[in-house]
Amino acid sequence: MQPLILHAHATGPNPIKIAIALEALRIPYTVRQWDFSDNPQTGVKGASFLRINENGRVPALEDPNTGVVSWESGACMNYLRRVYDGKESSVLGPVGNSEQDRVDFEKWEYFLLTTLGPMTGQTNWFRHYNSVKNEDALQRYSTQTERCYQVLDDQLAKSGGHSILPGRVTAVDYHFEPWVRQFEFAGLSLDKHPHVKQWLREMTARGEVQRAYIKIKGAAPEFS
Ligand SMILES: N[C@@H](CCC(=O)N[C@@H](CS)C(=O)NCC(=O)O)C(=O)O
Repeated sequence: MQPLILHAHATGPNPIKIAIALEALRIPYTVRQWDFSDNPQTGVKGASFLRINENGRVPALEDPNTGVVSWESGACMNYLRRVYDGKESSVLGPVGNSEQDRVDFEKWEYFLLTTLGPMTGQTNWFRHYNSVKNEDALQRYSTQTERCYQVLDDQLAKSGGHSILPGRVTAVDYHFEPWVRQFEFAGLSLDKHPHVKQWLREMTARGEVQRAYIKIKGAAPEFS
């Protein structure tokens, strides 16, 4: 099997999700790091990368074994699920085979992709990067992100903080992990969300999470 190519950036949360999934599946892959510029050779907004992802964002995933190129972390994750996850004993997918199991997987996956992830991203933007101070926007996105933490905490209470879908860790946890880990950078606290804290502690200790961070960021994650 030829290694897959994961296009990434050392600080962005989205590529990490895909690295964790590749590690969980024990699929060989190499990482190509890009910067956020429009440099034609090195930047996500430059000509070389735009040929891989017209949207100019990471992750993107190239699979030389099938010729398939994917981007958007949800599409990359679901490609890995369809092509490489075990049909009988799934590593990434829903915890069971019922329609409710499949819907439960998708509703939490979409909640991260459409809500918790973007709200955290906007909180980060207005806290760290917007060129003028905008307290209203920061307040709005911080409150929304905290609200998402509470929704997640209530869900995690069902498993005692072990996994978002009660039963086992799935790709849903991998989607959430790098975003929730940014809580301090976003200026937020997990003190009112004990199940989220417990979950992040357990995710931090997992081998696939440790290996993915070392590969993408060069250092293992810590949380206690
Ligand atoms: N919705 C996309 C978002 C991808 C994304 O925003 N990636 C960030 C890094 S985590 C990026 O490439 N940013 C570059 C930019 O903003 O120019 C996903 O889930 O993959």
